[in-house]
Amino acid sequence: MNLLKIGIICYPTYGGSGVVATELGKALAKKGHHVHFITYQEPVRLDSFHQNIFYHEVSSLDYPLFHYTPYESALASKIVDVVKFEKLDLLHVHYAIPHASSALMAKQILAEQNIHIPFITTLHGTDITLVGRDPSYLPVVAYSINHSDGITSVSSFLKEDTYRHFSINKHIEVIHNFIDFSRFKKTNKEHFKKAIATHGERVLIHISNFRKVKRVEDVVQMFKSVIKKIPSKLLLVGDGPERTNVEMLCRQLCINEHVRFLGRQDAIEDLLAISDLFVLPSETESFGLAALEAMACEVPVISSDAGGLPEIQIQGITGYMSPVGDIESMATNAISILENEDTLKQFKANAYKQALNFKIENILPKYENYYELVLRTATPEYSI
Ligand code: GMT
Repeated sequence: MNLLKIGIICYPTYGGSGVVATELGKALAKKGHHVHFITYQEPVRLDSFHQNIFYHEVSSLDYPLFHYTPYESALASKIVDVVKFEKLDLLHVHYAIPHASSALMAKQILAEQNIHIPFITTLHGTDITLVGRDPSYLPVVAYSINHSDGITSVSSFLKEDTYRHFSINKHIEVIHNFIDFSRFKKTNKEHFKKAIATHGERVLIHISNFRKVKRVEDVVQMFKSVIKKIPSKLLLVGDGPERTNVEMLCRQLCINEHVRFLGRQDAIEDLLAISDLFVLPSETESFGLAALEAMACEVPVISSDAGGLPEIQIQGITGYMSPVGDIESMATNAISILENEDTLKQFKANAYKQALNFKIENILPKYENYYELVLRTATPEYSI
């Protein structure tokens, strides 16, 4: 495998696509590739210096005429600059909107200067299942995907959903998300657990960006049923538009003394280390990286059966999946895991074993091989 100079374009935020993009970049840098992040802020997970990682901030001139700052144009211009002066071999954009169209624009600008740069678009989820299919974005999203030199998706579900809703005439390579076990592994935080569950209660946890698609209110409703049978605490981690509604619901259900809102947390592995069950009842979930991270920390998962979750969950082994909105069966399944110590231990062990299948050592070569394939196809003069 040649060492490459790769531009990674992503959202720098807590969301799953930004996390995947950053962790992928860090792993590529460890292998000797030069990785250039191009985004409007330093990525959240880019938490340490690495000699092979570079960061280029996209800044855009604001002007009173603009109702919206044209980030797409500023991003395309920055990509042109970085490709040209850092002599990048390849661009890898994560989340199609607006990254794929910015990369396409930059590619066309550079081609006129006889600089040919292929770009790969990785589809992550709501860029296809929710936002991307809105008429305000669909034509541009479909066009920029079709004019990508390579396309990957984080699950088979998302690949099929893309073909179902967009007229895509190209192959989509499925490369699942991954776990870096040097970061995600079970650690002993018993002292911390005692601070949260002072009487040895079970700990349930939900981590998300509290958007409607996550159905966080279903987490609270199922917890209300669980707590009737099993002394438990609920940790709600993250923040977003639905947080206030969820806080109000906890008060209405008179369970707020058993629920802790922890807001956005960087060290989620410490919270997972004290948890007994991860709950993710999403309306749609192209993969469910948060669920896989929980499993890597030996936490079984109660989830909906939406989207790509059946590609990581094994029913009755790593946890249970229920139809979206089926709060009763989620509660019943949670109780069946939590009520017996040996059962809980078995599910924890199963969850960890399944997570190992997604360790980054298994997934990184798939991206590297795909880079080679795209480079050979898009730039015939490229040689290994
Ligand atoms: O989970 C979120 O809502 C954030 C979203 C994103 O686009 O950053 O996550 C998506 O990408 C993650 C990483 O590939 C996937 O694990 C999530 O399942 C996916 N979210 C949805 O499909 C709702």
